[in-house]
Amino acid sequence: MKIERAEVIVTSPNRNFVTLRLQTDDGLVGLGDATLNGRELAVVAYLKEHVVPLLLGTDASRIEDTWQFLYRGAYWRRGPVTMAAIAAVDMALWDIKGKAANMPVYQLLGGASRDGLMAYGHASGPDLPSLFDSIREHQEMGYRSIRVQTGVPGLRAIYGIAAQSALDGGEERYDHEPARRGAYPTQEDWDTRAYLRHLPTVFEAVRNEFGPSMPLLHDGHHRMTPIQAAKLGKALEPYDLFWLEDCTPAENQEALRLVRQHTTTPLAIGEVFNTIWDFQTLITEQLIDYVRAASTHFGGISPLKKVMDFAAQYQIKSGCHGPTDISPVGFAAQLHVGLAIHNFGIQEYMPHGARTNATFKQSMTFENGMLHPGDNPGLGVELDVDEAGKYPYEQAYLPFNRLADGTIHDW
Ligand code: KDG
Ligand code: MG
Repeated sequence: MKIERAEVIVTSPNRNFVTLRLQTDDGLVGLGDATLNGRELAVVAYLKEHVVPLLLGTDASRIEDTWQFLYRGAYWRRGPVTMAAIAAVDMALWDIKGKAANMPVYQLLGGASRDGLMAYGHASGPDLPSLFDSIREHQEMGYRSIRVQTGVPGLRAIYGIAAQSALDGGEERYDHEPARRGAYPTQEDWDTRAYLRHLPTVFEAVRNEFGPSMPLLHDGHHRMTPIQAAKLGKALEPYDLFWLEDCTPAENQEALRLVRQHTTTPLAIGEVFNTIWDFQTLITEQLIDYVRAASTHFGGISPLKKVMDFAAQYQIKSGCHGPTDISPVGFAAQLHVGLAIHNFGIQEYMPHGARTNATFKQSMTFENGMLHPGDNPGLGVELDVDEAGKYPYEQAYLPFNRLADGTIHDW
């Protein structure tokens, strides 16, 4: 079973996606997601120039060996571009192995540990009435767990609030599809003290309106210092959050020690992490409760399974990153892992747009708030190459933040 063809396909049905398509000499096709939001073409070049030539003619059944060859053999380790490229190869090889075995990938990972995966959706609004409407809309879609993001009085536009870009005259929703296109990123506002004053009042209102039982989540988008994050975690304790995500910039693992000393609000981190080493202190010192790694940015299915097995020894669960900039292929990859591992926690799920779903045919289902990857052999995603060809790449960037005095701030 040798790799005979390897193509890198860039398509932008509703937003940009980079897909590696491998074909074996016995006709099996495997897909891998290499999408790195806002830096997509760097991964395309990495794959085309430095990975595809090394793959042709190699044995498609050797997933672990190929992963180690690409990781160790390059000498230059880690980083989002490298790890997204390796992820795509790893996923495509698991897809091929599943098709060769005539089994869905989760069966190859040990079989199902549960019937389905609890998903959370993104509710947001610039004010309470629109936030409540958004929560109700998500409940009608079937979600039972909801991420709550809100506008902050005095701030014009902040990341994570869908309706705010519409109020601004934009027609897009922040990280829904279609993506914001353009040659320069949009500038947004930030003020941490105003946010810290406002957010607990929002969670109090949401609990009063929707009751105590619904799992509620919140994403801090790396915006706080450790002491600010500790203060927020403490202030949110009465509202029983499922998790507070990315409360501080994720590079500084030691920062979480201080946060942890002050609050029992569960913590989730790691959507921008690329390797198990980025979690080492966080896991061994039990400084977090949920691992946010995404198969696409973490080197694929193989390392995602390893970090989750490591985390399991410390009662830490999964909460894989699942925004729309993870393609249906990358999303399926982490559903297979989530179904198989014992320490699944929750799965973020933002539905893709109609054109994306027409380009990537998926066996995945979402019913009554639960996801399932389906039982098709492999990952369960087929790429319609003709459809993909209709949507060429369009430059698109994530927004960025400035404080009132013009200083760039984390978001
Ligand atoms: O590409 C980055 C976005 O997907 C990210 O900002 C979304 O924070 C995010 C989340 O939790 O989904
Ligand atoms: Mg996040």
